[in-house]
Amino acid sequence: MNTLRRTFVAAMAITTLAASGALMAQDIKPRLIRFGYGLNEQSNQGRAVKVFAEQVEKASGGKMKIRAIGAAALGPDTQMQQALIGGAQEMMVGSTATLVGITKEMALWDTPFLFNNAKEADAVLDGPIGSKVMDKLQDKGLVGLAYWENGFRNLTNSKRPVNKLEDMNGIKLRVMQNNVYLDSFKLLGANAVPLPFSELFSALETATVDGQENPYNTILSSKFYEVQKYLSITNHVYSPWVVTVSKKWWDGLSKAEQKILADAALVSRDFERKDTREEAAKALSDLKAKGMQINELPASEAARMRDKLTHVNASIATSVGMDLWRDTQAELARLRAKK
Ligand code: KDG
Repeated sequence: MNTLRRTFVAAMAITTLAASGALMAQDIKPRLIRFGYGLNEQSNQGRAVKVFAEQVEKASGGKMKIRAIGAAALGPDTQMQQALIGGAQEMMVGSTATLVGITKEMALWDTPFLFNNAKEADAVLDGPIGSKVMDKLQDKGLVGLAYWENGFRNLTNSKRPVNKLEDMNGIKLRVMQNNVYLDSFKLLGANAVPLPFSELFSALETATVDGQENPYNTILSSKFYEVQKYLSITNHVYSPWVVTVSKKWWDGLSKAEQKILADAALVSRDFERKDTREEAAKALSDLKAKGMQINELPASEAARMRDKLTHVNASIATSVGMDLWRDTQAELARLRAKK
């Protein structure tokens, strides 16, 4: 073989090797997925995102990597939701309550005292009604993968224990940016102040607001006990989180990649609910040990609160649609008849 031909063959071999090397390098370069959330890394929300990330990395053989970004570093829920819709961020987990401005049916989960316990919540959220509401997100550029548990919400404040409805009068109470929460706490006599979660601790610390309402887990993980003296147990609403994906980005994934994310969302959902409930079970004693003064609303006052708050139900039913409202009530009646 003459020199020219030998050189050509050698050059082709080097090019092929380089290309395959680049191909391999390209092959193993993981798909990076930004997953934003609002609580801190040590919270129940942060622990579940970590489990989700481990699941995705394991199932994809390292080809998909989750970059978990907590403490609202990518902005509050509403900002992350817009980033997902625009395709500037791939994933997030946040409150269904902050999604109502995008998908009105999410207001169903704001209904005070909708669920009596976590068992009912799991059955409805993971059943056909939960799917129907979650599927509505797709019209708005989001894909919902799973509901996680934020939990039953309770009142804290720095002024006084809430032993009766009248004790709410005049309390400047931070609420989520959501009309049902705003209307509900105005009905109860509080001065409701909507704020993003990311601003809540400093608002409490500077007494911009006197109180807030969140599940025990969040009161603990966000250290609200440092700036709130009183915890009054009301369990006035069960609050879900929802894991969402940018539909723009989701539609560009292979079916196999979509399945990896969907499966990981369900595995981490089961972990999150168990972890959250275990933490909540011992949270009251933890919060007491941190110095909080804890009281439970007497049954008669809880009944008065429930009567007052059901005044928002009619507006929720109108907003989410009577069919969905009626189906939900029927499903709950069926579940309660079953036990
Ligand atoms: O980003 C934080 C939210 O996901 C969630 O915690 C909302 O419960 C919430 C609140 O009070 O803002």
